[in-house]
Amino acid sequence: MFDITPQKQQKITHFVKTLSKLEKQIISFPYFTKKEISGLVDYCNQLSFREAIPLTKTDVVQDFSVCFPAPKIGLMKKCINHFEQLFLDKNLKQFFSSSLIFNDIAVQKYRAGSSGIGVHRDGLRYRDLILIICLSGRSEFFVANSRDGSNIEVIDDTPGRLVLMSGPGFKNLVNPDNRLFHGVKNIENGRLSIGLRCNSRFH
Ligand SMILES: O=C(O)CCC(=O)C(=O)O
Ligand SMILES: [Fe+2]
Repeated sequence: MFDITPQKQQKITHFVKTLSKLEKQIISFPYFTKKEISGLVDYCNQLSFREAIPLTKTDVVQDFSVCFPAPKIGLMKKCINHFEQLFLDKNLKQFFSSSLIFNDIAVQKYRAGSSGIGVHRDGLRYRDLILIICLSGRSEFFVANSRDGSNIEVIDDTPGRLVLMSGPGFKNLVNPDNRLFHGVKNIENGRLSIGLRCNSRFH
């Protein structure tokens, strides 16, 4: 699982390049095997979760439990190493502010019927690329044009797909003020998701 293969390298390189040319700062594509997803679910099942603060300082509704920072052990460690290695590709260097180091790992669990997470932008400190991996459940990860949630577009993050979102430092996000508004809604039967981020304040 999470072996570095020419196929995976090609895929990552292709989709990062594609994202760099897109006006919208998000892309999603099939990536993981069923075994990788179920292995990550097993990893998540060992974690302990706490309730997220229901309303953030910026008035964002949060209805999920979270494990943060999630430990970099077992299959998660393999997964992170896999991505760090693939993003080192010499053809990708031009797109990032520096090498990607996923030092910020969050696992989020939403119960069935949860109100999800309201429209927000991820912190300025999360540079270059944010990876979203949905492991289970049916829900809608959406992007919007503004904080009031206009022009919503649902991104396909069905388990098995990888979502890449631009952060400050990535080639197509010159102005950090243009970070993407997004959220999660319509949690039909729960949602388990992993967010991998490069927190620029850690190093
Ligand atoms: O559940 C997710 O996939 C992530 C939700 C989100 O946007 C966040 O936690 O910043
Ligand atoms: Fe977010």
